[in-house]
Amino acid sequence: MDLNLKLQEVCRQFRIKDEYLGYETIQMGNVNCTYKVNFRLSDGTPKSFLVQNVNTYAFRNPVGLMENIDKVTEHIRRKCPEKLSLHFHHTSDRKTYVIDGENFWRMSNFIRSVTYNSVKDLTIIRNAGSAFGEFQNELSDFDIGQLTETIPNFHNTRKRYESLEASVKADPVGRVAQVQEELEYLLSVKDQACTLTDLQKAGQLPLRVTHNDTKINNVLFDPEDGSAVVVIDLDTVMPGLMGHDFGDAIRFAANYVEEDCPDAEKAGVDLDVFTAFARGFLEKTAQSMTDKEVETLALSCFCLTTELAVRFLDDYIQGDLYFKTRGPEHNLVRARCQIALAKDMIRKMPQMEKIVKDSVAASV
Ligand code: GN1
Ligand code: MG
Repeated sequence: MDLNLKLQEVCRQFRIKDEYLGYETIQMGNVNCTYKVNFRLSDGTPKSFLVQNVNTYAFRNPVGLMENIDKVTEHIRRKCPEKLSLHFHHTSDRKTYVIDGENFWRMSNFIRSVTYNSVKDLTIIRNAGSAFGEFQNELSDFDIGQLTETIPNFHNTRKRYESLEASVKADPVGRVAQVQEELEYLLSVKDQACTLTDLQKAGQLPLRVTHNDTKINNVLFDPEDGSAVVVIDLDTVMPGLMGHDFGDAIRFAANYVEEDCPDAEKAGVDLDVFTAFARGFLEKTAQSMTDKEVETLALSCFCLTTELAVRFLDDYIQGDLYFKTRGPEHNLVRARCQIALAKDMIRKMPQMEKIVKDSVAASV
């Protein structure tokens, strides 16, 4: 079915009766498909909504996922009523989704804003850090037991390695011979990469409600003054570790290049960006952090970067089943870029640790 017709039908089910003008594809996210859908109200003013087709290969329980989002956004709205937030629309039978065959659709308000895939403006970076820090604070009194694990073992690095090793054995599309160098590196750092997972299992790091996908493009900024407006993409809000949110954010924002840069040798940690993000994040969270969390925060960046390299390489070996790809080697390019970044993080670990310590000292 033509996408224009499909989107009109989905919006009608969400009780939008205005004049349909068309849609724009939003080129963001490696898992779901996102569209800005434009309408004209009866008084002539334009109005847009955000419509998403949720990837049910990645999210096996999308109804549980929407329940998580409902609970979390309601909690934040109650705590901070003045804050702008995402509202999901309901169908006439009070559901926040429309299912048609394999497709799972949802619709929310469209917030006029800017997002960044790569930005070196240190004020913007610091604002992003404090937005993610504040997000954790807003949910610090949320009952973890109410959340469904939308992707079980999402940041369980040991399980990610197990999956990679099983794929290597099966070699379903004959790509393993080509990735020996990458595999060798990833296997050589396995224990260090699994530090967070092992400490979590040993009960040495506290479980919190975390975002788990803290790419800087999941923060919407005010186009006029650069302030952070709202944190979006709540699909993976689940019990997790402080280091998951900090580490993943640094992996994305502090890299000199984008996460899928084909010139992997250009990847590395920009310590100015690292400092700005750490300052913003820690000014919100340092008060409530344990010593072990502080001690492992810099290392968490390496853990999260390596974990994603493992996931990209695994998906490449499996024949690109999970991540959306542009081109046959996109996942391999991504994995190589993450490996190069992880190597640079090891080189800069002493500096990163010192910056974390200084930022904590400045915040408490
Ligand atoms: C996916 O789709 P997006 O961009 O929000 C992935 C993250 C990865 C990221 C890498 C549910 O996020 O874990 O870090 O790609 N999300 C899921 O770009 O797997
Ligand atoms: Mg996401």
